[in-house]
Amino acid sequence: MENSKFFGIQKELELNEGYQKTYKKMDELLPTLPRSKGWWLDQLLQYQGFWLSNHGIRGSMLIDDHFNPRPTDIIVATSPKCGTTWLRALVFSIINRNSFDFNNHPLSKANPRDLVHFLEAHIRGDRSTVSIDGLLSPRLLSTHLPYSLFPKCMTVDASSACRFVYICRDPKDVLVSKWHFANKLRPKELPPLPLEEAFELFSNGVSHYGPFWDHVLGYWKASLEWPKKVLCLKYEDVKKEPSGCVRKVAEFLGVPFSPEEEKKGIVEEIVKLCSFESLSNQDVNKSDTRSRENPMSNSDFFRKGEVGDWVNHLSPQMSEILDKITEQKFQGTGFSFH
Ligand code: PAP
Repeated sequence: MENSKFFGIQKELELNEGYQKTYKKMDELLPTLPRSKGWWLDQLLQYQGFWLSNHGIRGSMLIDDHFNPRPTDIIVATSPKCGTTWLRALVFSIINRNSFDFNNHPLSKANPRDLVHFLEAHIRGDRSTVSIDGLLSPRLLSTHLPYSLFPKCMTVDASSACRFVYICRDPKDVLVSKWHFANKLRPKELPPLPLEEAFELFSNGVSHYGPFWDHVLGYWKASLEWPKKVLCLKYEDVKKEPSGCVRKVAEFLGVPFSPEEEKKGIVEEIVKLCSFESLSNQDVNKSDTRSRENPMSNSDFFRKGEVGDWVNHLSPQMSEILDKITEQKFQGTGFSFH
């Protein structure tokens, strides 16, 4: 019961029998899992080959037991700090391009995470104001969960289940981005996380939803097997060729740009609207939205938005080690960051 108290889920236990069963299962499982130091306050637990926070495990178990996928669902999937905010904005504006005026767009009033609901967080509908079941189709959701942690009905059958748009990024930039983010989130009573410690954790696979490389491989392999179901993008490619990537995503989602839309420059409008410069300058993303319930501020999701900022932080030895791990992990898979 100690775990239940810790998660504050006593109230939720009263909600319904189905959820109670899942929470009970979770309470029994959590104390048995290997634990590691976290990046801020929480510890990470090893669950089905990945390091997740309590919330991540809870989300995964609730999805297993209670999520009703629809064939029209679109899931934006990422390992943290690979471009979640950007991809959420891009996919939202691609699929809703006929519903909003670019000069008065929801993205100028809301952070992308408020427009594309985080599945693991909102599956526990009791805690949030969003009912995933109540959303109209096509639902646009996002996740950090590894591909293998989704129930088979979502991942294996190519014809019936939802689609995933995945983005990944050079792990050296991911580490640097995550390290900065961790230090924003760490409570004032804790000293800042030294980069050396973040490097040790990350390179040993101990980061949220990590090992990072296994996360990428899960989606990459699925995209090879089911190219109509899983699309893999790289942050670096979207930076280099944003219009091409926007067209690719639209085609993948079955809503390609018409010649009229091309003529009107809609692709370029979307690229501009979702660019780092545009999003990071919206008041809603500049303000400090931190609260007791949510220690993350909208502004924490915008730092530099560049490719290769790692050179300003990692030692040559650190970068060499990460490159070596990347090379070994991806050898023979057809995947690379170059
Ligand atoms: P999350 O996975 O925790 O939700 P995510 O949005 O992936 O976070 O990561 C934030 C990173 O994306 C930051 O990278 P940096 O630390 O290297 O700067 C952030 O700056 C970058 N980012 C946010 N929005 C955009 C954007 N529109 N274009 C490019 N990069 C962006």
